[in-house]
Amino acid sequence: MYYLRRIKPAVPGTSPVQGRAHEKETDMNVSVSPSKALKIEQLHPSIGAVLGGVDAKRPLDQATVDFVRQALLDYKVVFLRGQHLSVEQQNRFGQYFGDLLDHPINIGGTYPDIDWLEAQGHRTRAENWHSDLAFLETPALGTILSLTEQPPVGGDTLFADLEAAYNGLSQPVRDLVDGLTVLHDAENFSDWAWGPNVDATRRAAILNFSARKVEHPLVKLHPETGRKTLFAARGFARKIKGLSDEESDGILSLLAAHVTKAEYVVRFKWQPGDIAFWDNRATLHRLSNDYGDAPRKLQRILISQFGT
Ligand SMILES: O=C(O)CCC(=O)C(=O)O
Ligand SMILES: [Fe+2]
Repeated sequence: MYYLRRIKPAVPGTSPVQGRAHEKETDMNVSVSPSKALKIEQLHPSIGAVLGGVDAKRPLDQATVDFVRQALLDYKVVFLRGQHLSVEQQNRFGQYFGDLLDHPINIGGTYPDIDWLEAQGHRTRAENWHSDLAFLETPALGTILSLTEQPPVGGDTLFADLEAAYNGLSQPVRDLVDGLTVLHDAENFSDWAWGPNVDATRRAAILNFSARKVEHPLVKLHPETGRKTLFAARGFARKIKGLSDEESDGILSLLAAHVTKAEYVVRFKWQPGDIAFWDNRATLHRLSNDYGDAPRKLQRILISQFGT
């Protein structure tokens, strides 16, 4: 299908890493790789870490790719400070971790999703908790975002840990949600279909993805870690299959509030040139829409699932 156009990896297939590529140190939550160059600074006990010693502007060796890949599995979202990546450098960095995936609604736009993100305007900033492309059968494995222009203050991005959220449920609620299936769609984009600069092809894509329902288990097994995640991605989740509207709304609201409790959330304050790389299978994210009319520009790529 058109939206699965892929760009061939520049680097022959990297595979999921077995075991940890770094050794933990006990002091100050800082880990140092065997080479003493690669570092991990945790921002939260279970989600979010700043990686040091990775220069994403340059080609990476396998040990560095393995290190980033393992850190992504361990911390679910990783940040690299001060990278200032060009579009080409960001694409090359992304291709170490999988094929690049076009945004299905950004057809006809430039690549990566610069136009799309700028075009969102004020009404449709990504301020609802979501997992990217959850309205597809096979959503994006990961997203790599650079902030190329920052507001003077505000515009943080928040990430929620879906594994910790599942583990934090009481047993009776786990028993309830374990077998449920959720229908997802892209209705959130539908207002945008009628905005300026949306041609007929893009409008048709938006309306198509808004209308079709895609099923995901509410409790998903992470395909690489095998751990359970509470995939309560309210942004695209429309209804729990087989429940009444009232039951579905009540349960989805309860879970949405649970998943985004402060205990499961890390808040990232951007600095110039930073990049964030997150695992959409283990996290939700949202923008803090608090910067008014100040400029904020993003450069983003999406990474597809292995083997799809
Ligand atoms: O604007 C942000 O910080 C988040 C944007 C977003 O949701 C995304 O890039 O997928
Ligand atoms: Fe997003």
